[in-house]
Amino acid sequence: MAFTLPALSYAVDALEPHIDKMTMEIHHGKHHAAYVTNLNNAIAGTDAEKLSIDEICKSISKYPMAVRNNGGGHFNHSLFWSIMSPNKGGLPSGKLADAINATFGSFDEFKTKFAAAGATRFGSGWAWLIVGADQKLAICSTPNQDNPLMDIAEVKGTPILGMDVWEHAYYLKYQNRRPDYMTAFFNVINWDAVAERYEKA
Ligand code: MN3
Repeated sequence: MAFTLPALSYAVDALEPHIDKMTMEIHHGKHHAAYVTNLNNAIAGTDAEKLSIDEICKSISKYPMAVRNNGGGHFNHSLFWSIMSPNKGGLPSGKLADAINATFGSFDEFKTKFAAAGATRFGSGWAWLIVGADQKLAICSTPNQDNPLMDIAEVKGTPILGMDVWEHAYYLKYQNRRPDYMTAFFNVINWDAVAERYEKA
């Protein structure tokens, strides 16, 4: 079965002023759509057509670069849209909040470390909050469209929060000011969705 572009659960202008409408239109409707098309083309006629995107990521070392780049692109962006929401931001609550405090000391400490992971990722990539094999939270980053599910990742785990730091995620509104975009991203994080992923991980 071919992969499809997931619909956004909010309007393209719903994340304004933090993430602008044109960026959302191009990012979702062009960039993510292209990853889906290219992934489908790359796996056409192979056994990977029967697998989920998670399964493909977990054994990504078996696949050509086109699957790694576009499969990662599809997984990463699908997660990204789902952990943002208008009128969200604020703070996590419940078990996730407890785990963040226990692991990083405080929410502010977490925020600082997560932003540092995004700021220090040279070129294009992602910052992640993951649940590791030890069931503990960790922050990491990956280059390009790699992600922590992939068997080639330096730090492996189940991603529950991902921040796209490719220039296409922020350049129209923030130009070279990646830190401003990262601050704005925190205003639209849907912590309920992150907590749901945490519980499942
Ligand atoms: Mn992107």
